[in-house]
Amino acid sequence: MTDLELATKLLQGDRRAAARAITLLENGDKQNQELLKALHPHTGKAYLVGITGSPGAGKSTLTDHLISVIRKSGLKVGVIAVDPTSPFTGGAILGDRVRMVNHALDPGVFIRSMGTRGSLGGLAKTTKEAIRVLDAFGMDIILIETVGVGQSELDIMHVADTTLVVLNPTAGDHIQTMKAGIMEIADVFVINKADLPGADKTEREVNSMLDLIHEVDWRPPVVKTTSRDPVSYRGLWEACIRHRDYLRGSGQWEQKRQKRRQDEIMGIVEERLHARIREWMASSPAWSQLLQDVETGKKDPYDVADLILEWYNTSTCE
Ligand SMILES: Nc1nc2c(ncn2[C@@H]2O[C@H](COP(=O)(O)OP(=O)(O)OP(=O)(O)O)[C@@H](O)[C@H]2O)c(=O)[nH]1
Ligand SMILES: [Mg+2]
Repeated sequence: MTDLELATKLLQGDRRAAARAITLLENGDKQNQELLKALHPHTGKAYLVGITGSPGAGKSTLTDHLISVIRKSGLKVGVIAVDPTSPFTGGAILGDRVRMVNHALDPGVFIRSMGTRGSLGGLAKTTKEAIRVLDAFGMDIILIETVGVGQSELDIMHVADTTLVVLNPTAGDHIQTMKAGIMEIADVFVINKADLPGADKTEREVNSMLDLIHEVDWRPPVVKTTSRDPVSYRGLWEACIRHRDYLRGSGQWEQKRQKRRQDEIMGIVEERLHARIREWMASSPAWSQLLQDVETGKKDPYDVADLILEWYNTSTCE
């Protein structure tokens, strides 16, 4: 099947085509450009909700419950769960993980786990591509569960419309152990596992931290949830919808999409530049000479970088 045929099937609502498209993108085949090109006009409509928080905070459990809440309103939900895979074992780092299995038979739900391979610390390019696939596939809402470690957790704010930061009650210690940058990325705070001791105290602490932040166009609500009371996830979804409406009303909905389009184009440009320059390096005797010049101190890396860019300019102007 060609990429175009695959795209056509996917756009007609064929689930297997959607799954296959994501697999193809994940495997990083070069021909996928045609696929992404064909899907592009059908993207940009879905509401993207990012879910981040420390390992074991209850993100998957919460996602599972959110799916139920959203499905009650008849909307279609796509889920991308970014799975932390260890470079050493190739397997999942954590035991005791919740798999979202309750919705496997619902045709209005599409769940996909993805590795973090090739992500250079940030959110993998393939994750962003999978989001586009699900968007084109007609999912109204896309939930993205990320690993709450490293850069990917901060990256999610550029990808999602609404970012949920999932915390747990801190019975003993103080909330200030919260990682740097987390306050800034949250559009909604979730105190999950609210059945555990300390939930109210944690809620108060988050609120008093929010009091310290001045420019408050949108003050992130703090919502308590617990799997012991599935109704609690309704309040969370309502908070998401309020944030979505705020984005739309303030023009940020469109701004975010514009920023994403810009990032996407820059990403493609960088990738192509990189490939061309690497190609040149691999085949050019001049390159070996330049490297030697740096080694002997005749040139420094900055001179060489300028020369490469000069070469690039002239070679494209010919
Ligand atoms: N007491 C309590 N336990 C919960 C609640 N929600 C989830 N858990 C438990 O917390 C553990 C981790 O839940 P997950 O949903 O897998 O958490 P996660 O954040 O997706 O974990 P990773 O994806 O591995 O980072 C599981 O044993 C859940 O049963 C809750 O509301 N209360
Ligand atoms: Mg999980």
